[in-house]
Amino acid sequence: MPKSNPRPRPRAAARLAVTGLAATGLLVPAVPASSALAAPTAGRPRAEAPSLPVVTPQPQRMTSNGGDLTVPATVRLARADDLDEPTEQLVTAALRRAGAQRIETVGLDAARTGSGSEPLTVVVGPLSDDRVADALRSAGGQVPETERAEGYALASRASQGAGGTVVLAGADTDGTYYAAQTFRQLVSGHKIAAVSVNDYPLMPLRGAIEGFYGSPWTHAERMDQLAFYGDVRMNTYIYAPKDDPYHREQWRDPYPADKLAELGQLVGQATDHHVRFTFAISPGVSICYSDEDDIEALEAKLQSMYDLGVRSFSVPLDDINYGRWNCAGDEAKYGRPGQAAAARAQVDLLNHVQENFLDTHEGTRPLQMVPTEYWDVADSPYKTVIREQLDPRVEVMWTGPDVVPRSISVEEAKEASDVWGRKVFLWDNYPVNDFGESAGRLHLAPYDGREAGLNEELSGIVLNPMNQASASKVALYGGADFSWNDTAYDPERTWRAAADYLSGGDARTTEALLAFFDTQHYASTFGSTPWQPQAPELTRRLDAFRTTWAAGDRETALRELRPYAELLAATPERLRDGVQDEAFIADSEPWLDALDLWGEGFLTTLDALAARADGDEARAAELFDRAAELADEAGKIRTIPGETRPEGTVKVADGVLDTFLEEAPELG
Ligand code: 14T
Repeated sequence: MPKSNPRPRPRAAARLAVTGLAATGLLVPAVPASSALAAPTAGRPRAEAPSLPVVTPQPQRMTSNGGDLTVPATVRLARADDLDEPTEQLVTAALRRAGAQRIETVGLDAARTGSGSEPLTVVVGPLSDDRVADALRSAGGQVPETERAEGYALASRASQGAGGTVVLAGADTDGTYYAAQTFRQLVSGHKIAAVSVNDYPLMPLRGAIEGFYGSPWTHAERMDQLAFYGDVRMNTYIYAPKDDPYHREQWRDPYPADKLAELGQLVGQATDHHVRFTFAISPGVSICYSDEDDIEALEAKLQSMYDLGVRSFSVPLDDINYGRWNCAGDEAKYGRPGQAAAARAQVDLLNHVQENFLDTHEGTRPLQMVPTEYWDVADSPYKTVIREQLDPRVEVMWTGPDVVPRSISVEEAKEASDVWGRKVFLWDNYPVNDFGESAGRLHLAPYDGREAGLNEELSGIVLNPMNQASASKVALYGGADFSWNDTAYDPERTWRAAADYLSGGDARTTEALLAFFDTQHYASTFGSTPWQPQAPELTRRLDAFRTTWAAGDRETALRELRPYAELLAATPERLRDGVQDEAFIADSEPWLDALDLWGEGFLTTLDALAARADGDEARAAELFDRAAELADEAGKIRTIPGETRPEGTVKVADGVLDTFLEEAPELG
């Protein structure tokens, strides 16, 4: 990186503070303590509202509509003629899972016949169709006064005997698809929860940006992610892998045929799941803004993507040196290098792309961009030019008050919106793990620290995920929920729901997933202090143990801690057996291997303490030695070579479990 590039180094002072793993063990857990051994709540009715199922993202309004519906063997599906196939498939798959053996597909005229005694009728179509609106009303639903983009209404109500009516009514085709995604979550066993839902997103842009350094995702990972985004009502995937040469270093070069074919497949997959495939191209490393050939090369690249069906585009200008020109022509046109001159050149390029390319291509969305100053809100000559001269339609991205921020307030977002002259689009650097401090870590803490009300200042949020695509789903699940409905967001609730999603609803697997997430709860940022603490649940349990042990009640202390140690030790096997998403296991493999050893070391330590409590010091010493060997072995396991940037030994509840194993022999 050239010296003149002002790379942000927030909290550089923190680097001088206490370093080392033990420091993190001193942190007070921020996440409310909850029994990881208790039955998971996700998918089950919540205590405060016994009849409401957990739906993620959380709908704006959901009320109970009486007792559950029972799915009979034969179901009638009355659907609009032009209903898209993915939506229909979602509905039929959910019905089949619930036990429907025969699904009679009919037109919307059949929607009116609901008299209450026939088998289950499911009506799917646009809210604007009177037949759908009437069916919605007669099933106890509400036709919204204002139809909002991507919104929907849903009503489900049982009739006497088997069956009843379910109506899925979209404000647009995205809305109908989202109604089906909500419907999928109302099904449990042979039952469908009876509810009335009115729902719409609070932020128009919701999704992920593959924007990290290091090994880009594979084609299969991207295909899987796009399907997942549909499940969580995300509508945006931005293709911006720093280490795809055709995205950045060799941005002028056209994609080779095989890559182009894959990209075409991704566009199709995105469309099927109601996600906008957004193609990003980063020419800033070498572009000559004043050279027409360069502008043409850029447009040719955009055209090749348009031809594949891409309608959303981004030109990120982050992590470049704006203190120098790449050609003499730019100096001649824009003057001496400098912030304002760089901004003028960028504005010329971006306005040109908006006006000469996007405005002449049907169906395109407004251009997106990442400014070179993306992490702060202090006004500058660079920001002034962008604010005043960039086409107001262009979306400007911002990473929050730091590159990897621990929190983002509404006030900070308002400052960003003011300085950029428009609502900003948040590039949220969580759970990305491509920087030094995140070596050896999966970021599996909940998406947290973003203030309710951000929808007023942001046009949307995309999360920058980890090289480990499937493991990123834990955080993405939260980001999807927050960007849909930030005002109702509950990190802990969504975290549990994410575990339930990954376990396919299996309670024992969900429990093990939450225990695993706890061992990867450390949320790295620049500097040695994480923005979320490591292993808060384990910390709480070890603290309780220490207190009870110190009070002299050794037997109780051991009895209370043992089940959690057993859970941790059993977690790798439970996850390998129970998690449906094989890629999640593949991503987590080194951490699961290490947890196998740490878990055994933990149990062996408790055995040693039990021997000590029994007065058998010789046995205790032997077991402590064995535990130390296991910890040693665990500490040697490394990340998968080439998979992550940076590489290193994998961390498991570091600063918490290792500390306990080290301290235990000293416990008198
Ligand atoms: F453009 C951005 F909004 C952005 O975040 N750019 C990069 C991003 O690709 C990367 O994944 C992320 C996390 O490492 O941070 C940005 O890259 C940086 C920024 C720094 F300040 C890498 C190192 C830094 F010191």
